[in-house]
Amino acid sequence: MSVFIYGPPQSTYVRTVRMVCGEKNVPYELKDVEFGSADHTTLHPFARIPILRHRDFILCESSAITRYIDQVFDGPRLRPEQPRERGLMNQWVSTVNDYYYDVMIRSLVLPRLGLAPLDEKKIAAIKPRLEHQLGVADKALGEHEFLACGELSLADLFLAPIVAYVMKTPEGGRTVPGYANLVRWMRDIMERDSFKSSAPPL
Ligand SMILES: N[C@@H](CCC(=O)N[C@@H](CS)C(=O)NCC(=O)O)C(=O)O
Repeated sequence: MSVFIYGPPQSTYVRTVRMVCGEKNVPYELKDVEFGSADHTTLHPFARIPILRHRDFILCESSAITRYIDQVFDGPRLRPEQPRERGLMNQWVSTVNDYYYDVMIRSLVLPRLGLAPLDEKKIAAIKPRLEHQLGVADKALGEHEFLACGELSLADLFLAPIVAYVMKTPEGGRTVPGYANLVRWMRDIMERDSFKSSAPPL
């Protein structure tokens, strides 16, 4: 085995990296790392996950990791070649990391899963932002089959694990079905082997 992914399978970022490997048929081993330990900070100076080890090469940050895997390994290309499509893909990865993750995972999913303090008022307050974000993704998915273009790209693999968690919350259960394009896209993604084989434990 030449590829190791460090981080717990519950993490959406870890799932994104696993899905990238899955889509490209890259065998990998998932490894645990004790948060904040010396081993962890040796691998990642800011003590985050995921971390990739490919032979003697260590790489942090999911954006860098996923692009590296796509470039180094054969298999379907996950970064479109056309500049506008590539631009949209990069835009999506950036917005998912900077906006979607914050609203959907930090503000909604983690409190609902009991992994962060639960404050119903705060959850109610993020509803407009949640709906706005779902609407933006739904609009893009009405224009092409996948987020950035007509082909699966890294953009989809960053957002899908997050939406999968949102759908398990009461708020997601109520709102997501109202976005038909998003529902169609999510249904298709959920059928993919890369999604099934990276399912986090309950
Ligand atoms: N910018 C990082 C973010 C990764 C990240 O925030 N990972 C979370 C888990 S999903 C983490 O390591 N959290 C630990 C912490 O915040 O201390 C990336 O894209 O890899």
